[in-house]
Amino acid sequence: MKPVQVLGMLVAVGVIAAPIGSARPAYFAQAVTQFKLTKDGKPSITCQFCHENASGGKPFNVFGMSVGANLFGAANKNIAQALYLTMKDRKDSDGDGYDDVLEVVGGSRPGDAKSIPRTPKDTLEAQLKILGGVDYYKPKP
Ligand SMILES: [Ca+2]
Repeated sequence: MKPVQVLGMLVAVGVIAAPIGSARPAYFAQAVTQFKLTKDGKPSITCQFCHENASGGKPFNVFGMSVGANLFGAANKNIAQALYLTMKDRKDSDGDGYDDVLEVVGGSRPGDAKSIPRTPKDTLEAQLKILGGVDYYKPKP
């Protein structure tokens, strides 16, 4: 097989496979990196950070819907910016008493009302302030 044919095959496979399998892992990786959600070098979250099911897919949880609204709303189509805007909104997506950004700081799930930070809210606010506020999660250019 000539190199041109191999390249053509790779492009064809990529075009077909991209909508099925690569977008979601990319969004997951972006959330892990941008929100610094790692422990011992591995992601400390699962797909349930934004989805109802551990395997991802639909339905999204309430936080995932907040991110989606920022991702597909207005002129913004960038996952990094959508994640940041969701933090900046200072919304409590799951209604558990902690803003989404405080849940990120506290290591709980912002889309699951049964998951709340173990750290008191005042302490999380102080930690966020030390980090530089919500802009700590602003995408790097
Ligand atoms: Ca929560």
